[in-house]
Amino acid sequence: MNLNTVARNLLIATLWSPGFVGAEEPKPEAGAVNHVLNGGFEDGLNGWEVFPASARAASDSQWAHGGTKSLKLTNLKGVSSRMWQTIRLEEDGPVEIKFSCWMRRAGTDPYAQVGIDFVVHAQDGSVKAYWWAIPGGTKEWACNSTKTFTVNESAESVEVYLLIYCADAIYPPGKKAAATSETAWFDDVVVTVAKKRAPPETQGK
Ligand SMILES: [Ca+2]
Repeated sequence: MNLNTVARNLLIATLWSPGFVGAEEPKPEAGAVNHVLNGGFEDGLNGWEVFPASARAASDSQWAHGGTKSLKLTNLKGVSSRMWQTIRLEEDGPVEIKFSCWMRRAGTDPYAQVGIDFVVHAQDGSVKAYWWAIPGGTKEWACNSTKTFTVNESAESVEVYLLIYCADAIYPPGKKAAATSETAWFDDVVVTVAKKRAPPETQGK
């Protein structure tokens, strides 16, 4: 994902004001398989990649939303950092892809973004992206409830990015990417895929 993608997604995020405080925890549907490998970080950082090398990613036992561990991500001052995972999908479309995750953050920079980016690549080459970020100083776990994408073509893959984003572009005039580091925790990242149900047949007149 390049910075233009991030900037576009941040614009989407700006337009969408999540009412995440007190949001209900999404209930997994019966039989739904979570396609995220180690989405609960109970197996350390297995399945996830980190960029850049200056980012500090660690399995954290102090804070966990589910189980006993989470991912703790800390960036170098003013340097955007991310963990990500690419999920290959084999389900023929149309499908409904549902996402949810939990995040918390600590830090002093009100402009740096901590969030999660879900990017769906469909077989026809189209791309759908969904970005959700939590405000600075969010100390409690917050969830975006569940976001659903409908993909009419076969969905090829889903990329999941867990991000601390602090490029100069998101700072007001006169302010630079922070002189401080942000720390964020991620847990219970879930991606499920289901066949889209056909609409009920119209009753005869
Ligand atoms: Ca966990």
